Amino acid sequence: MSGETLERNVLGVVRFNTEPASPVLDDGYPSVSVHATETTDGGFAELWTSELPTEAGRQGSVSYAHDGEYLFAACRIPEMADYTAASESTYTEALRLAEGLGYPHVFRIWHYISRLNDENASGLEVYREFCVGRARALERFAIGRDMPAATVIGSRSGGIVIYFLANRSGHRRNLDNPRQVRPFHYPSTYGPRSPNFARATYLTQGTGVERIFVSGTASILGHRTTNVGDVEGQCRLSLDNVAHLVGAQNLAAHGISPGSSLSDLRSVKVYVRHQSDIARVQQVCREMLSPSADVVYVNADVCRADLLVELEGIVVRSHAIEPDDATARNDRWNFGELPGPTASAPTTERVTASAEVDAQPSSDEGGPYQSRLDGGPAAELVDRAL
Ligand code: 3EB
Repeated sequence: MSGETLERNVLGVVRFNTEPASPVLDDGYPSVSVHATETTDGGFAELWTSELPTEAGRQGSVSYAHDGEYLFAACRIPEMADYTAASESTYTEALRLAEGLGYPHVFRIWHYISRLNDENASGLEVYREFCVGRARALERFAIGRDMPAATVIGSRSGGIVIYFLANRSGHRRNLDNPRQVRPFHYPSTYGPRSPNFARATYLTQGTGVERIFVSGTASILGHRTTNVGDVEGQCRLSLDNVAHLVGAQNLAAHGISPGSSLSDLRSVKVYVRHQSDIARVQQVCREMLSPSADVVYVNADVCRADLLVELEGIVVRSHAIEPDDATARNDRWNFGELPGPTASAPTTERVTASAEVDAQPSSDEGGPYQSRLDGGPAAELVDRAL
């Protein structure tokens, strides 16, 4: 890569803000809002960008943009008394769209669900109801056991906002964490249909940059919640889980080397059930994460009533590749032909309330970057360049 100023093209924006909104294409890219805060100064927006020109579109309830290598897509299921059928149909629609546009590998997916821990009309917790719909959709796609990294977290209203990233030709691997039972194998005490997601998804594009998208990670060992009632203990254990997940031993077990560490975690979102716990969680995160990690804290419900905190992030790292050593590259990762100019993975930075933004480069793969986005009332923007 040349190191010159790079043109950033927007794949999608997710606002974490004071009200929910279905995705729109008003600015030429999908923009969706999660109701995540009651005050505008608690808001931020996540911006996914590409170095390649993007093209936006809409199909049914799904809005998307893509660049030839990456697809960003978003949709929203409005509030309703029973989400089972809508979760199934929307999931099916979204996966079909990704496949149809030629991005068959979904590598990261987020879901923000209002009334997450409440009982719905069916008598089932909303999260569990969503899991039933998701499981039915995945059965149809025969990908029951190979889902990527995910987050399911609460929102304050608005039904279910789903957004995801998929790619075309890069190499993707879903990672387990041996400290935690595979969600697909959770016992039925956690719901009639088990959740389905990987603990992380490793992605490399042949550019020398590798990313590990870490799922929403909580204080769970085996399948059990640990440190019940102790928010600091839960935060530490969640971070320990991430450290093990991206560490040398676990990556080697997945055929990936070298290992990474907690200090490599970036683009961190920390979800805290009780607003009053945020200061203590912040303290633990400051102690255990790198000072250069970009961290946002969100007051939100978590999938199990006894979970007080959950966190996610992205490890960005590079491996040395000789610029013209394409053969070795293909041997190593079994890439197919890469399309046109080499795409580099979706990325992220952060903006302040003002419309004008001088974003810091979010990773070591290029820059300097300059992003401009009117974040509206949202206070911060997290720019994740792919
Ligand atoms: C857990 O480990 C915590 O249902 O897709 C985290 C991330 C959680 C994703 C999902 C659930 C999901 O079980 C909850």
